[in-house]
Order: sequence, then C-alpha cells, then structure tokens
Amino acid sequence: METYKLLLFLAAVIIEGNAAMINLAGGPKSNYTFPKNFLFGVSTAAAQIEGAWNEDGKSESIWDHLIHTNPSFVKDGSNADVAADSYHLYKRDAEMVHELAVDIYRFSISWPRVLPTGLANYVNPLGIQYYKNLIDELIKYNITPMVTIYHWDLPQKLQDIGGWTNAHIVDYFTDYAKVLFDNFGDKVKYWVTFNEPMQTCLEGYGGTYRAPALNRHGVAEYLCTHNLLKAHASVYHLFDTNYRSLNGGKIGMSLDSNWAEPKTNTPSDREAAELYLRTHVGWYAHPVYSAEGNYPPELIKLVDEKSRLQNYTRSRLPKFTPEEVAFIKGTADFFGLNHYTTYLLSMADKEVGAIPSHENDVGIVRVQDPKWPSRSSSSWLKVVPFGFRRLLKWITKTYNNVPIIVTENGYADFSGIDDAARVSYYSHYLNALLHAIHEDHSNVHGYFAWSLMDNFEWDDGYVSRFGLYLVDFKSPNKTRTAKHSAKLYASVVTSRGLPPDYDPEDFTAFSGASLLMPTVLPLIPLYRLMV
Ligand code: GOI
Repeated sequence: METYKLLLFLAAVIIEGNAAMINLAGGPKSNYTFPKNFLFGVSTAAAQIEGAWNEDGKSESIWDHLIHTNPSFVKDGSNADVAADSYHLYKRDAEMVHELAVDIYRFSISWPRVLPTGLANYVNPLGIQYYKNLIDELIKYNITPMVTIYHWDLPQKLQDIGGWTNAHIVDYFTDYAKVLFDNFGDKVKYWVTFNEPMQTCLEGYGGTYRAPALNRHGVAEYLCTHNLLKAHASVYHLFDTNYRSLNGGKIGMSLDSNWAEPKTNTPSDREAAELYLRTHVGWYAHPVYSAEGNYPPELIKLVDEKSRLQNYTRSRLPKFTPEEVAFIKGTADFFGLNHYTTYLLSMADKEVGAIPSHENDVGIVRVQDPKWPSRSSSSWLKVVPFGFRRLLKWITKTYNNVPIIVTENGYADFSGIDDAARVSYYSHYLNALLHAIHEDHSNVHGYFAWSLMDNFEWDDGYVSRFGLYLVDFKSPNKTRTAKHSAKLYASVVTSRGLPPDYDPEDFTAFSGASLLMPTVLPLIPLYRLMV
C-alpha cells in the first residue's frame, strides 16, 4: 500500500475508533417524549441579525465601535453593519419561526436603538416602532415573544463613561428596562435581563475576546459583575412590583455554562471540576439562585487571599453589604441556561493565566479531550451530549430545583443546507435533555435552539454558522432557506420526540478530516496581539 493511503487509513481508524470508544450519549434509545406544556423556541440577538447599525436614529453600540475602529478584530474582516438585515426583514423572520412550529421566539432589544444617548432622556420612536412591529408580527402567528434586554450591545456613549464598571449603570439599566416594560410589557410574557454576563465581564472587561475588549483582568471583571448583578436585581424588583401583574409575566437571567468533567477520577480533579462550576456559572448564579445568596464562598476566599499576597490594599473582589445580598437573592423566576460544550478540569500545579486575573485567582486547568467529536467551525465546540445532562442535574440540585429554561444550544459549521452534523448535534442534545427530564428529574421547562438563522458570530464574523436557516449574505435580500436541521427541529417540536431512526451511539456525522476554511485564510487577529 502506498504510504499516503496507509496514513489516511490509520487516521480514519484513529478518528472513528476513538469516537466509538467513549460513550458520549446522553442516554440509550428510548420512547421518552417532551411534556405537553414544554416550551420550544429559537433564539437570536439584535447585534447579530438586525444590521441597520446607524439607521432611524440608532447610535453606535460597543460592538459597532470596536469593529469600526479595529476591523481586524473580526476573522473575515466583516462587520455587523447590515448582518442578516432583520431590521427590514423581520416579517420573514417571524414567518420562519412559524414554519418551525415553535411556541416562542427569543430576540434581544438593542439599547442604542431605543435610547440613542444611552439614557432615558430621549426615547427613539422609530426604535420602539420596530420592536412593536416585530412583536405584533409574532403574535399574529400565535408565537410568544421572549425579550433579552441586554445581549452585549451597550451604547458606546455609556462605555465612554466606564460602562459596566460605572456604578451609575445600575440606574441607567433600570431606566432602560422601564422604557421596555412601559412599551412592551403588555405583550411580552418572558424577559431575560442579561445574556451570558460572564462573557460581558470576564471576556469584555477582563479580556479581549468580547467588546469592549478592555483587558483589565483581575480588577475590571469583578467590578463589572458587581454592578451587573445589582442592575439585574434592580430590574427584577421593578418588574415584580409594577409590571408582573400586566400579564403574569416571568423574568430571569441567561447564564452560559460548559459542563465540567473531572480530567481523571481523582479527588483533586473532582474538586477542580466542582470549583470550576462554582467560580464560573456560580459567580453569577450563587448570588441570585442559592439559598444563602452572595458570591460563592470559594471565590471570595480565593480572590481575597490572592489580593493580600499580591500586596493590594483591599481585595480585588468588591463585597456586597448584607442588604445587597438580600436585594439580589431570589431575583429570578427561572434559570436561563446557554450550553454548548464540555471541558475536562484539573487543579493547576503552578500559576495559571495573567497575574492578576480571575483565571489566576481560581487556579484550575481546563482542556478538552481530542477524542471528542467536533468538526465544527468553532474549535471549542466538542460534541458531548452526556455533559448537557450532567449539567442540568447539577443546576437542579445546586440551586434548589429552580425551573430551568435552556435559552441557547446549538452547533456551528461552515455553511450549507445539507447540515448532517447539526442534525446529529440537535438529536443527541435533545436525547440528553429527554433523559435529564425523565431519568434525573431535572427541572427543565423549555428549550431554545441557537440560532434561528446564520448571523454575525462576533469575532468569527460570518465564517461560523449557527443557523437552522441558511442566510445568503451575498444576496441583496439576504435570502433565508431552511436547512435539514430546521426540518429535524420542526419534526421534534410537532412529534414531541426524536425521529424513529435516531441512534444515540452514532457520531459519524462528526468524523472525517476536519474541514478547511472555505474562505481566504483568516486575517491574523492583530487587535488581540496589540493589547
Ligand atoms: C453564545 O455564547 C452567545 O450568547 C451567542 O451570541 C453566540 O452567537 C453563540 O453562543 C455562539 O457562539 C479566551 C479557539 C477567549 C477559539 C480563551 C480556542 C476565548 C476560541 C480558549 C480557547 C471560546 C456562547 C469559548 C458561549 C465562550 C464560546 C462561551 C462560547 C473559547 C479561549 C479557544 C477562548 C477559544 N466560548 N461562549 N475560546
């Protein structure tokens, strides 16, 4: 046999063999079905689909600003100026949600579109009209609207005065939410205050991976989180006191969490996995959803100690007063969970991350098993369905049986209608979810696919596609076409279960050589090297 054929053969054996060796399934084949009142939905975010970045009075968001001033931040050199043009195509969007037969559509409202100065001194009537039109279009199809109040697009004018590190943002955010409740409160039944606050604070303020890419690690991520949690609680109380009675609505927060699996079955690695969960998702969840409130005691201890050793006058972690702990505790009707993948955890045996930083404070090491299937355009997105099931069980147990709504879950590829890998990902993760509900009694009330359509995937631009609908970004009218995964999802929603030919052991859709970028080589993210 020629050498290259032998190598190809060996590579195939390694890829196929390893994927089959570990059991990744969320559970065996079953006849489980989703409860009758289980909510199925699809999610999007304003900054990723709307475009019209400066139209009808909208001002610049921190993402507009970051990209306009540093175009190399985005891998394909693209921007979100037009995106999927949902500002003009919202009627087609609503029609697609209707085609999927889901109950509910989660979209976000752009703060700088509604309040161009960032403050409530001027409410942009055209911005309000756009969301009224969208909501009415959804209701026409009997689709329930769910609004994310903040999905990362802060008005740049507020960033100029410190953004989430400015303590006054608690009031500004509350004023903004009040405008939304006043205008849409009668028709919107579900509200999400924040999408993935850990991305905003840890990556945006502590790092350079999300806007505003401040890179002030060790200090800014803690300040950001502190104000953001107070802002969340303030909006919860406003809603609970004055608006809930309008239509018996519900309000919560959407937290991103990977599952953390111990790297090996040793006490130390098991401790690392638990510590990861408590200091990441728990950083935001413990103050809101735990019985005792406040930051997780582990995090307080770690940051206080490190700060002292590093000669800081006071801990880099700000403290809540007992009144603030009580004000924040219990401020959610549901736990919104965004979940995509799993990591392996172990304790660090030396300093990790930049000094100081949240990563360094916590002191654990996070890797992924190269044997886990992926083949995704997003290299972090390994397909590990059992991790989803374990995470749901962990949240249910840790936060006293809180009702969970999975507000995001999905898979990225490089494009195409025939998206077998996405079909397989959704089937496996929905199978894990069925087992979580029926076997583990995890308290899950709803599930949203990310995303309704291909969109602007932040620093990945238009390279990484998460849509159930393909968007032809080159066509003038941004033509949207259902992918195979859209058909699969609609069939699950209507039949309340998985298709009869679904095989929980079959991961072949993710095997084969990893795909090469179809576009030109990615531009080096110069911006990240600069800071
Ligand atoms: C959602 O976030 C979000 O709500 C949606 O808006 C979004 O469209 C959707 O998910 C899909 O993404 C430091 C290679 C920074 C690439 C270190 C290797 C970034 C990127 C380590 C290794 C990125 C989903 C991991 C939540 C963070 C992607 C959480 C998904 C890891 C890194 C990497 C790093 C890397 N996340 N995020 N990443």
